[in-house]
Amino acid sequence: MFLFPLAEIESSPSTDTKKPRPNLRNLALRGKATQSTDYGTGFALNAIDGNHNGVYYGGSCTHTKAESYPWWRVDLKRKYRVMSVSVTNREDCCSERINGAEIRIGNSLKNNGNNNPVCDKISSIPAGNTITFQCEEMEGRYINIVLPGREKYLTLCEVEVRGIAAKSPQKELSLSLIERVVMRRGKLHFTVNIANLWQLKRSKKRN
Ligand SMILES: [Ca+2]
Repeated sequence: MFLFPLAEIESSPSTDTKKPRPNLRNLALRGKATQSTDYGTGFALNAIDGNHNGVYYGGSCTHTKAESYPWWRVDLKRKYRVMSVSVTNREDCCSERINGAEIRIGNSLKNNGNNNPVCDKISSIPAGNTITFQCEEMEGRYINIVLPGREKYLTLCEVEVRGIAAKSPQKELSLSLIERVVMRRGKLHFTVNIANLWQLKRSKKRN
């Protein structure tokens, strides 16, 4: 460990980047939603309109046609480490239709994103209720909800996604360089992790 005077370091002294922040905002509200098919006015964006109304004819729930493996997806437009996904089920009818749906998170659009890793499987959600599924910081830009099976309808009245922006491995490494900041004789000194410094230099050379 070496001590460097402030003038030699350009990085921010803050290294506290890994703690989940409380009251994370709902990322889905700024996303772009799509789904396998539209039934009536049950458009994909109804699940990210900020309205939890579970009555389908209230105009705030999605609805696919009856098909094999119907799916819904929200594109968060950049990569996030996803803490949780909350799903609100339909209230006025057919609440069992959601049973068995899978929540998938990842960065691939292969098979419309339905091959991405599974965060959780929905066993059931009582009519009109919202259940939150913990995703343990799974990284992804796309959140899919897919319902395995044939002749299935997928209806979602609201989907909320909470997480923090995923940083590039190089940026993570940069932020991990500075381990400690102390004030000595009126000057700030930074304790730098030399092992991470060499690792960062090597990764920059590779790029
Ligand atoms: Ca809604």
